[in-house]
Amino acid sequence: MTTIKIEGMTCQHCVMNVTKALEGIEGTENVKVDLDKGEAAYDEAKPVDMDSIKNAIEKAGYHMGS
Ligand SMILES: [Cu+2]
Repeated sequence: MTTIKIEGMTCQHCVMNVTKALEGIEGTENVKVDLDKGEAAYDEAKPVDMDSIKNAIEKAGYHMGS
């Protein structure tokens, strides 16, 4: 499981947006987004490029933290 920080989420709608963005990337599995922690976690069914993750998050209107 990979965990990343996500900035800018304020409600369950944001959680849905981020979840969909991550699920839309080829190779991600079991995507879970935690609003309180500002984190998202996922498994990799096959290797996922971190740039793809970052792009998808930003396209959805959020930022990936470090
Ligand atoms: Cu929201």
